Amino acid sequence: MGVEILCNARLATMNGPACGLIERGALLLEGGCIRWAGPEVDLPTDHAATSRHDLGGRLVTPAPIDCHTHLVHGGERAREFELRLQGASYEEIARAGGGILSTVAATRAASEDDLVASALPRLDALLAEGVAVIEVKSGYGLDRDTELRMLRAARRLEALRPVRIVTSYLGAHACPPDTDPDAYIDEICIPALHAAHAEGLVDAVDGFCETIAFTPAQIARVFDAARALGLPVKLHAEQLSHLGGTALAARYGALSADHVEYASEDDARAMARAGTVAVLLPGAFYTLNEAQLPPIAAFRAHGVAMALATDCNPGSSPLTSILLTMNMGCTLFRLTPEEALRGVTENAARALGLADCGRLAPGLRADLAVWNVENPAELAWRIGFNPLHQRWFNGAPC
Ligand code: DI6
Ligand code: FE
Repeated sequence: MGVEILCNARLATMNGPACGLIERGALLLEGGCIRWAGPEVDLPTDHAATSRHDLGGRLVTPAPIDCHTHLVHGGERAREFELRLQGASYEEIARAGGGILSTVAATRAASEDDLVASALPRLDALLAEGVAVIEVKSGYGLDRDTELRMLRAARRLEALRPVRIVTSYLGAHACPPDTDPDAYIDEICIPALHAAHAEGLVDAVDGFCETIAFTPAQIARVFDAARALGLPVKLHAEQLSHLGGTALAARYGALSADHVEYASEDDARAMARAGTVAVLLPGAFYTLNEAQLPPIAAFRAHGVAMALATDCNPGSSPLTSILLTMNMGCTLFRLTPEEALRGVTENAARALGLADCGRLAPGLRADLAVWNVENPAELAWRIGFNPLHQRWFNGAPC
């Protein structure tokens, strides 16, 4: 892999306001990294370029990052979709043993090969929109063997496609039926975390703090175990009610608090102090027909970084389009198109604790998306249209 020059491009570098846009820009890539990015007239000449690519004035952005998915899972939940259309609530279905637990049954019955095979089409849909990094959670096993099988399947995806997979252990996603939640946390969830970590399967630890899942005190025990293992944490928090999950996440210096529709201004202050990213999941808000909007004004006022992600899962967000997620972030949550693009690039990288991607800057990975558009706002504007011209992963077109 030699030196690649990309020229005659509009660069949305994400460095600074207005997408850090450089009108007639150029990039110099070497060894899978960005060596230089800036106005084409300033392109350094001290290199032996092996190939030069004229991009015809197209827009180049950092490759999108999907920082919150449940991509690996068994089965489907179309029947639940019908029930919700007939008026059943997400909580009612969950309390009746459906919801997450119905996907748990299907996932426990699936082999590792089954889990990989069923995740690949969803992965390919994201790659088709230029995505370079995908976070994949466990959480549909709720037993040691299945949680580890899910994480092994997630890791295998990286060997099958040009993509980076970041894993999150989500053993605290729901409590198995007929099981005491405290006993589940102490006797199954935390021991399985230790086993998964020992096998190198865990990059971060997540949980679901909600009336239909776990209390802040139960999540705190999982976070203490994560901290003892030196693992960062993140949390599904304030999705359906205000339980104190966001404040707990901030107290633990979490990478992110996710959903956060019911987060308060005090929660936003605490997140800002902790540097915790708000991961907004408009696909779940849309699918569950929610009404409570996340406190976007408070996040802006207190400087809380906002990311956007698909939350791809068979129940609350069967969504595999990062572009539609951007459109929903604007249309449903009133984000600006610039905030939406930053939400799937720079801030999504922050939500995963990644410092080597999410912007076009020297030293960062050369994971790029070249689009058949001129303006960044076009990426969030269209619905159901993919303007990707070319995907660059690790410094090579693919
Ligand atoms: N919140 C969600 O919306 C998903 N998980 C979570 O904690 C739902 C997952 C599912 O319904 O299968
Ligand atoms: Fe989720």
